[in-house]
Amino acid sequence: MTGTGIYTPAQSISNAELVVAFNEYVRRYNAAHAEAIAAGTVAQLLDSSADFIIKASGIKSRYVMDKTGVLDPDVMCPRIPERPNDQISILAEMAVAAARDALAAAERKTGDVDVVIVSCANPQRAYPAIAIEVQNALGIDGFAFDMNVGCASATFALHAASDMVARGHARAVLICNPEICSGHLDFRDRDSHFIFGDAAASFVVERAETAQGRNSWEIVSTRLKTKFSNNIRNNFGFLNRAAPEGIGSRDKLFMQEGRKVFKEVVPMVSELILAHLAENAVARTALKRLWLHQANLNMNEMIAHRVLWRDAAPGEAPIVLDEYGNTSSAGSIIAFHKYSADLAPGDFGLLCAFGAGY
Ligand code: CO8
Repeated sequence: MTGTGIYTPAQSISNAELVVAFNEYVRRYNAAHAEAIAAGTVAQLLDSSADFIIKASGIKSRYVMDKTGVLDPDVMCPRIPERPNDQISILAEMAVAAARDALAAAERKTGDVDVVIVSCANPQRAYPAIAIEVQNALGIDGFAFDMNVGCASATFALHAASDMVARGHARAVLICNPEICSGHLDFRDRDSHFIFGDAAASFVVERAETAQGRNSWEIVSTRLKTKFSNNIRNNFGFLNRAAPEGIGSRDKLFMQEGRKVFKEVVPMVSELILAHLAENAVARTALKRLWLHQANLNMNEMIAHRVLWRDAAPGEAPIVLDEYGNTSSAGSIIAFHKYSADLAPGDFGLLCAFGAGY
C-alpha cells in the first residue's frame, strides 16, 4: 500500500443536533397519532438521547453530504439533487477527491494505474459501474469494476488488488471507498438514526519494487471470511417495482439487530485475527497498531482486548468513529490514513473490517 487519501464532507452533525431533530419528529408524530396511541392501536414513539448514543456507540458526530434535509423533521433524509448524465455522479466525485489524495501520497500518476476498484456498501445506481466513471474522470487506461461486501468492502478489495499485483495483472491498483450512508439510513428510526456518516477513502496497491511514496506498507498477508446473516439487511433493489406493495417499507433502508451483530461479530472477528496472526507467526506483542472497522467503540475495545490480551493503549487501536460515525467501507481506511505515518520499518499493523453479510 503506497498511498492513502480521504474525502471528508464539509457538513457535520453533532449528536445534540441529531437528537433535537429526531425528538421534534417524535413530538409531531405522537401528536398526530394521539387518539390511536391512546386506543393502543399505534405505538407511541420514544425520544432519542445523546447520552445513549455516546455510551452505546462512542459516536459524537458524523459528516454528511446534506445536513439540512437530515435535520428537518418534515424531511429527515439528505436532499441531493439528481445530476444530468453528462455530469460526474456525486459518489464518483467523492471517490475521485479521495483518489487524487491517495495518488499524490503514492507519488503516482494516473498513467501508472491499470485497475480501479470502487468497493463500497452503498453504490449509487445499478449501472454503469461507478468505478468506470472514476476511471474515466481520472483518465486511467485499463479496466475498472465495483464490488460490495458491506462494511468490509475495502479489505476485500485490498485482498483482490494485492493478488492482481502479485500475479502481474496490474502494475498498480487504485481502490476507492465512497460512502453516502445517509442515503440508506432511516433517520426516523431511534435504534439506528445515529450510526452512519458519509465520507470516502482511497488507497493504492502496487509492487513493492516500484513503491516511491513517502510511506509504504508491505502487505504481509490477507485473510477473508464470510458467514451468511440476516442481522444487517437492506432489501432495496430493482425487484421492488415488481412488488409495489413493499415500496417505501422499512426494510428498503438499513436495518439491523445491533445487539446480535455485536455478540456474533466480536468473537468471529477476534478468532479470525488470532488465527491469521498464528498462520503468519506474528506474535500479538509484535502488533504496533490495529486499524479496526469503525462501527462501535465498545466493539473495538473488546476485539482489541481479545487480540492483545490487555486493553489497547491510547492510540494503539485508533478511533475515528467518534468524529465520523460509521462510514462503512471507508472507516478502517480513514483510521489507517490518519494513524499510520509514524510507524517504523519492521513494525506490524493489522487492518480489519467487518459488516453486513457477515
Ligand atoms: N436513544 C435512547 N435509547 C435508545 C436509543 C436511542 N437512540 N436507541 C435504542 N435505545 C434503547 C433501546 O430501546 C433499549 O431499551 P430497552 O433496554 O428498554 O429495550 C436500550 O436503549 C438498549 O438498546 P440496544 O440493545 O439496541 O443497545 P446496544 O447497547 O446494543 O447499542 C448499537 C446499539 C449501538 C446499535 C450496538 O448494538 C451496535 O453498535 N452493534 C453493532 C452494530 C454493527 O457493528 N453493525 C455493523 C453495521 S455496518 C454494515 O456492514 C452495514 C453496511 C451497510 C451500510 C449501510 C449504510 C446505511
